[in-house]
This record gives sequence, C-alpha cells and structure tokens, in this order.
Amino acid sequence: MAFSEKLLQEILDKYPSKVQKNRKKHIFIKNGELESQQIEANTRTIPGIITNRGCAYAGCKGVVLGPIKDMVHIVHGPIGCSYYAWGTRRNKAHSEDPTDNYINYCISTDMQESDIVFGGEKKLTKVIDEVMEIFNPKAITLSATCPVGLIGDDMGAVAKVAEEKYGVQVLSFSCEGYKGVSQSAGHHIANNILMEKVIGTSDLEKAPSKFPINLLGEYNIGGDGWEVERILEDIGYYVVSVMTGDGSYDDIKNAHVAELNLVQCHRSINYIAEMLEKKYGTPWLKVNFIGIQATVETLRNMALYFDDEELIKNTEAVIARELARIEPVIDQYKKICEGKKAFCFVGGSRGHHFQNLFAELGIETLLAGYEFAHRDDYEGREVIPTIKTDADSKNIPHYMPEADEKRFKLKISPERLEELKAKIPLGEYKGMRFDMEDGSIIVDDLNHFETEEFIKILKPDIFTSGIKDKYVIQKMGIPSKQLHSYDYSGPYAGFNGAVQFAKDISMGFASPTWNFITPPWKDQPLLEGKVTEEGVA
Ligand code: CFM
Repeated sequence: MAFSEKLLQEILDKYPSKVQKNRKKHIFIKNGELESQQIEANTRTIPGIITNRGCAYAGCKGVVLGPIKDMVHIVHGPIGCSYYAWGTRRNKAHSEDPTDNYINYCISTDMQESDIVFGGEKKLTKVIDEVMEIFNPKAITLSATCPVGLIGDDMGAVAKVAEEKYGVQVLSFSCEGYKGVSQSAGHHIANNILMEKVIGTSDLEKAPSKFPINLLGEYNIGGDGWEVERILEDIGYYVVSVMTGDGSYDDIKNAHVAELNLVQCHRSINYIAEMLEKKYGTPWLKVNFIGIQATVETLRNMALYFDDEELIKNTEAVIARELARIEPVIDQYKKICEGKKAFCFVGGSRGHHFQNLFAELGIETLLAGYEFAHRDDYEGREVIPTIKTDADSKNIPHYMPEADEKRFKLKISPERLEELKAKIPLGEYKGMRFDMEDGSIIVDDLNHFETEEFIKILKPDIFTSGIKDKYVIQKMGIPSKQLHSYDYSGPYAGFNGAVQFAKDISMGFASPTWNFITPPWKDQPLLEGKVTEEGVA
C-alpha cells in the first residue's frame, strides 16, 4: 500500500497538538521533485516518549572506546551503567597475546551512596591501582556516568596523578550520560580525546608497506571488520589501524601514517576523519562495505584514489573471484526474498547502509530512519553549515587541531583531489535521502507508537531494528532482525557478510512460526482514541 501525506496525518492526529507539531518535523515522505526536504534531527526527544536512543556514556565508552581491546576501560559510576553495557554490543576482538585483550571484562567503580555524598575520587584511584596490579595494561580509559558530573568528581585530576604514578596513559572522558541528546554526544567526546591524546603519538614516520589506510567507523560487530580486512589485505592494502573494531592502542597511535582514511560509519567518526585531514593532510573517503555492489564500488573508488596499475588489477581480480563465488548462492536466497518489503530503523548509519543489501535481494525499503543521526546523515554534508546548534549541543566540546608542522603532507595534489572529488565521495557523504525511492518514508527517532502505526498500515515483511522493539514486532507476526547486534550472527559486511545476511533473513521469511501468530488486531476489537490537551478523548 502506498503511503500518503493523508495517512501520515492520521497517525500524527493521535498526538496532542504540541507533540504532533514536533514529530511532524522528524518525518517526511521522500519526494524527489523537491530539491530539499529538511528533517529535524539530533534534538531532544519529547519527555514521556520512550525513545530507542542511548546516552553520551553509551556513545563514548560503549561505541568508540569499548572495542579497543588492549586498553582497560574503567567506568566510574554505579554498577548498572556497566552491567547493562557489558558484552551486549558484540564488538569482537582477538589478540595474538591473550593477556593483552581485555574485551570481555567489565570494570566499574561501583559507586555507592556514600561515594555520591562524600565524593568518588578515592574509589576511582583505588580501582586504577587494582587495575594496574592485576592487568598492568599499557593504557587506561576512565568514563564518567551521570552522577560523576552531578557531584563534580575531578576525574581529570585523578587521571593525571595515576599517569605520573604508573607512567602509562590514563585518559579521562567526561561523557556523563545526560550530555547532548543521545549517544551521538559521546561519539564526539571520544573522537576529540583520541585525536588530541592518542593518534599520532608514535614515532613512526612512514607506513611499512604500500597503500596504507585507516578504517574508521568500523566496530567489528559480528566480525564485520575482519571480513573487510580480509578483502582489503587480499587486494594489497596495508591496514594501519581500525577505529575501533578489534582496535589496538598501538595501531591507533600510528594512524597518522595512512594515506587515505576510509569512513564506514559517518555519524560516529566523521570528526576524526576531518581532524586527520586538517592535521596530517590525509583525505577521507566515504565507503560502504554493506551490500555487494556497495562493496564493489567502494573497492573501485579506493583503487581510483591510489591510481596504481597493479592495485587496480588486483582489485578487479578480487572482485571477479568473489562475485563468481557468492553470486550463485545469493541467487538462491533471492528467490525467497524477492518482492518483500522492509522497514529499516537503526542508530546512525545502518538505517542507510543496509538498504543496499535489501535492494540486492529484491526487497524494497518502505521506511527507514536513524535513532540519533544528524541532518547531514539524512540530507547530505552540504547542509552542515546551515545546522543550528541548540543548547543541548553546546556542552559538547568542539576540538579541531592545527596542521602538524612536521607531519602535514598533501597525499595528492590539489588538482588531482578536485578531479577525484567529481568522481568519488572524497570528503563527501550524500546521506540517506539521496538513495531512497520516491514515496518511501524517512523517520528520525522513531518511537514505539509510530512503529506500531506504520506497521499496521504498511504491513512490512521484515523489520530490522534493535532489541527494544524486536519482540513487539515479532508478536505482530513480522520477522525482526536486530541490526545492532545481528542477533547471534554475522558478519554482514563485505562479500561473505552479504551471503550470511541473505541466509539469515531467508530463514526468517521461510520459518513457519509466523503462521502460528495472530496479531492482536486480527481478533481483538481495537479501542480507538486520541490524547488531547484536555486528556483522553
Ligand atoms: Fe555507527 Fe555503529 Fe551505527 Fe553507531 Fe550504535 Fe552500532 Fe548502530 Mo547500535 S557506531 S551509528 S552508536 S554504525 S551501537 S556499530 S548498531 S546504534 S547504526
């Protein structure tokens, strides 16, 4: 069923007028005839609406820092902030030296009432002492949770004393959960400090091999990063660092020697990409390893950037070999998937990236959105100068380094850069809207009420989202695939990942389970009502 402005209005009509006015700005139906369609994003969720969003601490410690395997990540806060972030993101890591891989640990200061009343700095110092005694890591991060900011513990001072005492880097992150409006604030905070204090701190002046690249915004969920590295190394690239999936502190220190930065998740790491360009003159390329054609295009764009005959030859050889291997398998799954309709709602970049994979399997994306992305992730980076900073963004520090006098080096000539920019997304991201079909719906910070309403009208065959709505959706008789954690599966990136994804969602479609579920609206009378300013009508 095609969606219309009228149907959208019917959903919105159920809200009180103030809420309706607000939510209207977060939803649009793509209309390619309009040059621009502005969306409101990265603004505070209306109090009372239970949003899918996380917090600044989740974005900083959970998303960006957590996957760095050889640093110990200490959470300063009550235990719940640690426990509920422990092991759920599936950012895999392995290490040559298993004693230098702390990924499975959960380390918290376990603040109690007395720490809140009398201050928690002493306890934090004690935990650092214990961590040094037990693990003796090469570096530590400290992440603040909400109460730390409220009581004013000086984590920076504790970190400084510990650094002097132990001679290892102790990085302090003021990522109290309430900062900003979502985990997006935490990404920015983590990006700033990694850039300021870690990246470029090694003595390495030149990469040890040809075609050195950094892979930014790839967190190795379900092994995605490993599949991408397999392909890149097969072609002949040298991966200096991955930020931060299966990431290593020492590798991140060397990131300045790369000649190109690849940006997979634009939302969480575009800050570092920009800062690396400013400080070292390294351009960044928007890549996408989700989807077969997207992967192929990314590999060709990279080869074009380096413009090396051998590399181009290897790229084509790897593409041809991989396609010959996976296409017959994908074709089998396509028979099951063809003609299906999807909703795709994820955090900040997957809501866009997975649409390619759906399209390749013959699945149309009817509705997509992000929990916490910014306008540029929907509308393209050209809107950045027009984005107004509101009060919620003002407590997130903005950091931009100067060019490094010794190490700044243009990797390619300005003329060549301009020439390339016309062909490949160098320093450019066009956003989700650009790739979506006319008539499809784009929703920012989708909530549970809207989820149910859109499902009832459009009846998708699959809904890819997260744990917070998975079971509501499945009880409505619709298969739901988690695209944050990939449930228990993965990888979904690259060539092997595309096959795994096709297999997993085909199983979802083919399962007879759905025949045994009767959605509530099929046999229960529905109470229809409106919430108005005066109450329930
Ligand atoms: Fe980037 Fe991510 Fe995402 Fe993200 Fe996340 Fe994630 Fe995500 Mo969950 S960094 S924005 S903060 S791609 S944890 S690996 S799946 S919401 S769409």
